[in-house]
Amino acid sequence: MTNDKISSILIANRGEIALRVIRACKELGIKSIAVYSDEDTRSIHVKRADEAYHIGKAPASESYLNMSKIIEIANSVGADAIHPGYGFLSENENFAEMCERNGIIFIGPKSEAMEITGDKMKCKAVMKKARVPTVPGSDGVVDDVEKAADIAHNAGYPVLIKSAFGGGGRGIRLAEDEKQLRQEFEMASAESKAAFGKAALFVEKNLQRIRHIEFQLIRDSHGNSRHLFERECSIQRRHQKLIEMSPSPVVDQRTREKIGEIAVRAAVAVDYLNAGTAEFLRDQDGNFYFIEINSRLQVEHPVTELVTGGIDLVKLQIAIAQGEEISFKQQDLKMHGCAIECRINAEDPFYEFTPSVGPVPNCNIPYGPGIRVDTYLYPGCTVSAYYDSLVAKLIAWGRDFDEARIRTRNALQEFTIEGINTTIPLYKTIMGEQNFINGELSTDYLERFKLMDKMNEEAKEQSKRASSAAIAAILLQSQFVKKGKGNGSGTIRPPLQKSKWKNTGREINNGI
Ligand code: MV4
Repeated sequence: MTNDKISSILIANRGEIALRVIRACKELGIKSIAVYSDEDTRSIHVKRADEAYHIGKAPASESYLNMSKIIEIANSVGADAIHPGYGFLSENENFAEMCERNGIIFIGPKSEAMEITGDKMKCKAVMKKARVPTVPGSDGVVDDVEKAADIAHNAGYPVLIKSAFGGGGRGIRLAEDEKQLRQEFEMASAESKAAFGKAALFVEKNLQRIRHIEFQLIRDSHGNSRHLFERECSIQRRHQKLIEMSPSPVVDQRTREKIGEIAVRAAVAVDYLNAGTAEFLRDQDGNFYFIEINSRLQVEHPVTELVTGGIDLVKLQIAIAQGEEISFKQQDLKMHGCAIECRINAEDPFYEFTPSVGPVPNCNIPYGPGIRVDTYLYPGCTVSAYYDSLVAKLIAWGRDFDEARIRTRNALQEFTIEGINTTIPLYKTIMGEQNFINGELSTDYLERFKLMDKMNEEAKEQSKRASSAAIAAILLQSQFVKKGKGNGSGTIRPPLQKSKWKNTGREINNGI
C-alpha cells in the first residue's frame, strides 16, 4: 500500500485553484509541479510550486488545454498524478483516459463515468433507471415533431426544446403552446443539423422561478459514498454563478437527508469516483429534479469546506485517488453554521460585465474572523485577458446566515483591487438587499429584483456623499487654517484622501 502513495502531483491549471491544490500538496508532503504559459511567467502558482514547467503560448489551446504536452511533462518529471482543477481539461474524458493509459493517476472520476456525465441524455436515462427524479419530458432524443407535441401535451406547457449538443444555456428554446412547439422544433432541428450534422433534441417541462441547488458528493474506490450537504447557487448571470451559499434557505434537515440520499444514488448509478456535484433544479412547489453531475472539483467547494467544519476537499480527493477509504460516516457529518461565497470577477458590472484586464498596482485582501479569500492576486500582478475572469473568491463563515452576510458585507468594504473593475460593487448591493436577506432567491434574482438598478443607485448616492464630504473637509480646513485654530480636537485633518477615488460611480471599486 505504501508504494501506491502519491508523492508528486502535476497541477494542470492556473490561478487561485492551482494555489489551492499546491496548499493541499504542501500539507500532505507531496511535491507540487506547476505548468505555465507565456502569459503566466510571473504568476504566483509558478513561484509557490516546488517545480514549474513552461508548456506553451498564452492561448489555452496552446498551453493549459494541450493534452499531449502536459502528459509529456508529467511523464518526463515522473509525476504520480495530475490534478486538473476546474475548467480546462477537468471534464475531458479523453484526457482522463490518456492519464490512465500512461500510468498517471487522474485525480477525478474514471473516464467511463465522465463519458456518461458529459452526455446529458445518456446521464438522464441512467438516472431515470436509478429512480433519481428528472424533469418531466421525453425519455430520450425525439426525432419527430408529432412525438414532440405528444410529449409536450403530457408534460404540460410551457416546455423547453433542448439540444443534446447545447451547454450552459445554449440551444434551449421555449414553447408556450403547440403552435410554437411545432415552429421551434423545426427551427431547432434545422439549426442542429447544420451545426452538428444531426439533430438530437429533447423536450422538457419548463420549470419556472427555479432555484439551482447542488449537492457535494464524494465516493471512494471501495464503494463508500457520502454527500456533503447542499449549496444554493441561484444567484447567477447568463449561466455564470456569482454567489453560492450553504445551507440553502429552503433546505431543512429532512429535505437535506432526502435529496442527499438521492444524490448519492446518482453517484452510485454512474460508478462515480472522487469529488463531484449533483445539480438539481427546485421548483416553487419544493420539488427537486436532477439535471446533471459535474465531474470536477467546483469553484465553490470552499463553501462546503466551511460548513462541514473543515473537511479539506482537495486533501480528500488526493486520499481517494491513492486508494484510501473515506474515514467518516454520513451520520458523522453535521451542518456547521453558514458560508457565503462571492466570485470576484475582473468585469465591469456598471458596463455589461465587460472584461477588465491589465496591471493591478495594488490590492487589499480582507481578513479577520470567519473570512477566507482564495486568490492569485498580489500587489503588482497582472490580470490576463486570455483566461477566466475570476480573480478572487471571498468566502465568509458565520454561525448563522446573518453573521456570514454581515462578515461578507464588511469584507467587501475592505476589499480593494486597483487598476481593474470588478464585481465587488454588485455584491455590496446584494448583501444589503431585502430579498437576499429574506432568502428569496431564484435563477432570475438579478432581473426580478432589479439589482443592477439598485447597484447604480447606490453608486450615485455614494459618490454624492463622498464629494460633499470632500468639499466639507476642504471648507473646514481652509476656515480653520485661516483663523489659525484647530478643528476642536486639537488637530487639523487633511481633506479625505479617499474622495478623489470616489467621485464617479464607475471608479468606485478602484484604488479606494
Ligand atoms: C431548465 C430550466 C427550466 N426548466 N430546464 C440552463 C442551463 C442548463 N444547465 C439547465 N438550464 C435550465 N434548464 C427546465 N426543464 C431552467 C434552466 C436555467 C437555469 C438552470 C440552472 C441555473 C441557472 C439557470 C438559468 C436559466 C435557466
